[in-house]
Amino acid sequence: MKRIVTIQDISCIGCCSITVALPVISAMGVECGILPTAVLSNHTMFQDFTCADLSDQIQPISDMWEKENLTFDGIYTGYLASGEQCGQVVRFMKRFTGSGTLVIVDPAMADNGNLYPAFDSSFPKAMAEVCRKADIILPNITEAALLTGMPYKTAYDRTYIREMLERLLELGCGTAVLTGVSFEPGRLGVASLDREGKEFTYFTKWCSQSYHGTGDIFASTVTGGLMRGLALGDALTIAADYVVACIEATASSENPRWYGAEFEKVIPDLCRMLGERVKLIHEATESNSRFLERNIV
Ligand code: PXL
Repeated sequence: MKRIVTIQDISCIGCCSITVALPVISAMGVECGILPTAVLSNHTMFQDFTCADLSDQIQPISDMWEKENLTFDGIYTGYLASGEQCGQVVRFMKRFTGSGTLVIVDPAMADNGNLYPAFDSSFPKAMAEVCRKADIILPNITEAALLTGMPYKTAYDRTYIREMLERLLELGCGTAVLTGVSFEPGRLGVASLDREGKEFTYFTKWCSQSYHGTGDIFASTVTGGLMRGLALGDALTIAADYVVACIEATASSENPRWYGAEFEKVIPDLCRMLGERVKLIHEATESNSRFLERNIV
C-alpha cells in the first residue's frame, strides 16, 4: 500500500483540510499520514475562529520520522498557517522527497478574488516557493492570479487560461492544473499544462450551489487517484466528478450543512469510479505481460 503524508491544518469543524483528506484518501486505499500545521476551532469562513499554530511541531516530528526511516510515496500540502511555515514545509520537502516521491501542492489561500482572512498580501510569495518544489500544483483562478501576478478575471477566454498555466509553470513546478475553469455557460472543469507542453482539459456540469472545502475534496481525490496508479487525466476526471457528486448530495440534503459539502454520502460512488479505472489498468497490465510471455519465449 502506498503511503503519503498530508501537510495542512485541522479545522475541528468545517469539513475541509485534514478532516477531508484523511477519510477520502483512506477510502481510496492509500495510507494517509498527517503533519498538522495548525488546529482551528473551525475553518476561517465562519465569523470567528481560534487558531493554534503548530509550527514548532514540524521539526521534532520530522526528526522522529527520519530516525524511524519513514519515507513517503507522496507529499500533499494544503492550507498552511503562515509565510514562515511555508519555508518549513519547503525544508520538509527537501528532506523527505526521495526518488519517486510525488509532491502535490494545493496552494489553498484564496477564492472568488479574495485571500482568506488569516493571510496578508505577503503570503502568496511564500506559497509560490512551496509551488516551486511541486510536481503538480492545483490552484483555483484566484490563487493562480496571486501566484503569477496576473489580474483576476471572472470573464476570460482560452488565451488567459493558457497564459496563466504557462506563468504557473514558470514558478518551477512540473505540471500546473487550474481548477474552476469555464469557457461556456453550464460547464465547469479543469485545465492543465506540463513542462513538455502536454495539455489536458475536462469539463463537467456547472453546479449553481457552492460549498467550502470542495477544493480540498478535489485535491485529496487527485492525490489518492495518482497514488493508485491513475494517469493524471483520469485522476483529475474522477476528482471533478466526485466534487459534482458531493455538491449534488449536499444540495439535495433535507438539512444541508452550510459550512462544507456532505462528501461522506457519496464515498461509495468515489470508490466505484476508482475501482473501475484501477481494474482497467490491471487488465491492460495483464494483457501486456501475456503478450510479452508469448513473444519473448
Ligand atoms: O481549503 C479550505 C480551508 C482550509 N483550512 C482552513 C480554511 C479553509 C478555507 O477557508 O479556512 C483553515
